[in-house]
Amino acid sequence: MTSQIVEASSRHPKPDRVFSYGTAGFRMKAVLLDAIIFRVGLLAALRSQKLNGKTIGVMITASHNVPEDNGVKLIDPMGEMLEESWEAHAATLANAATDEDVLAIYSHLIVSLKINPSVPARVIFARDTRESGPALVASLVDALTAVGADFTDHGLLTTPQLHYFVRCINTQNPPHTEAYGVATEQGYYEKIGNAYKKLMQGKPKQGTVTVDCANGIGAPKLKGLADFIGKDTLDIKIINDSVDVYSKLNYQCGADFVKTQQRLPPASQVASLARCASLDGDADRIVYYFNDADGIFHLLDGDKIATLAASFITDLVKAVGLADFRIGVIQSAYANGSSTGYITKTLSLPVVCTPTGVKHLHHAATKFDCGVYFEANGHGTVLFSHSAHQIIKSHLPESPAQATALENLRALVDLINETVGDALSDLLLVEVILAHKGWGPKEWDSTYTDLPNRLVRVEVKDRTVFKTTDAERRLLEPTGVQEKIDGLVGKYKQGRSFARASGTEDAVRVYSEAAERGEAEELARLVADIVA
Ligand code: NG1
Ligand code: ZN
Repeated sequence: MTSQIVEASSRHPKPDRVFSYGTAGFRMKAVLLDAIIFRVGLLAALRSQKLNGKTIGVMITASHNVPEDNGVKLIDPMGEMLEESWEAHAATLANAATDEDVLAIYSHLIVSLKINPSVPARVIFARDTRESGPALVASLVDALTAVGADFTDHGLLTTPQLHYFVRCINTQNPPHTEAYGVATEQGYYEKIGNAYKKLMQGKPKQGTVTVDCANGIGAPKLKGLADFIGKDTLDIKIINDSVDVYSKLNYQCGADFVKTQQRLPPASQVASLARCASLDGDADRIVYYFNDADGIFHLLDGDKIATLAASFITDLVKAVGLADFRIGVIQSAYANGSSTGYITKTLSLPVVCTPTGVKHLHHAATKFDCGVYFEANGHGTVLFSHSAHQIIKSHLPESPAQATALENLRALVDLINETVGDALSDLLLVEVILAHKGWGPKEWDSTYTDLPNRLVRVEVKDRTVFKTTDAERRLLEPTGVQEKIDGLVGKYKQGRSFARASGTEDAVRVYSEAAERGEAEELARLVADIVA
């Protein structure tokens, strides 16, 4: 096998660059990715062998990035992101200078990680709709073949669908008593779609929701889900579904466009107060929005989705009669201060702030019976702990009202993709909650008013000198910078601002908020001047 690895590796020459496995895996111009994908294939097989033949997922996508980019991420057995300590192994392998070095590092990992090479490796993979996808899949297959791994190509899937597949496969056998679901697209549509239908029983139709699919993989998959559910319970209009025109992916559309531009995607023609949503290129993010009667745009971002979900689950758990059930909301520093105030003061729920990146939020969410986590940009989900699952499954209701609430809570657990933020599942979650509350987007939006805020990207010489603490809300280094920021922030009513190095781009991001729009913008500008 060793000569096969060297030989196969030689077909995938590495560009003269240094690569790192960041919060989004490896992501860059697709033309640079061939060797990386090959090496990720080797690592996926090792990861599976290390975990005694559990199935590992490999997703080829660059999410909301431009069409010329692509990327790759590994998925661990329960559908979660790759364990952090293995990110370094991914980087070491990706940066090996020669084909012989690739083999040497691969062999060294077997020894240092105490991997039994005779364990069969199992890997499944999928890709988004990018033009570069098929060639990158071929590189991955080359690696998996060279090491004799057992693999399945699932073709085109959304990122969360592949996470779901991985978890389904790995929970099919003991010690698991029940599989997470059936590891097919149909199985995914049935699990989520049936839960949605159950929750919508007896609820009036809410009017059309217009969903912008960013001209990406979300379009055909949302159609599949909507067809399964049927028009009686889901009134949906899909726009930006041109997956065959590669250049249209994420162009003038998608969750990132709407969030950063604060306006409708140009292709969207909707009446005032109509519900709209946008997915990103691999359908793991979603934001809602609407134009009011005066034509003013209102964004219902990840914070608004988290607060909506947390309030609904709190009421449902009470209606079921579950005592001592701990619900918490997890946010990053980018969450709007008003949302944090609303959760703690109005919903009376605890809030935990973690560093940016869903893996941090996800981890913190596991500490609650029910942890609701969303990044402001719309990436998030809801987690139920193992014991919460058991309680919800075995609880005996004491009244017809409790019985109905319990059925709804059980359906809600099925509706949610707990492995990772899933735009399709989150879309239906929001639709269900709005139907239960009898709310349109305006009523939802009026729960609290976002503080005016500004996010700016600052080019710096070396972003690695920016070291943070307190969930990235304060700078430890360069020395003296935080004191200057503090001095400024104190001058603004409800002022808050922080600076941190981006994990995905070569820049520092400055966020600010304040009571007035002009003040938030001024504060961002002044803090940007300090770090520049
Ligand atoms: P960085 O580039 O580290 O700020 C961005 C997003 C994160 C997360 C990651 C992964 C903002 C401010 N940052 O991280 O929330 O989604 O990308 O894609 O939106
Ligand atoms: Zn994405």
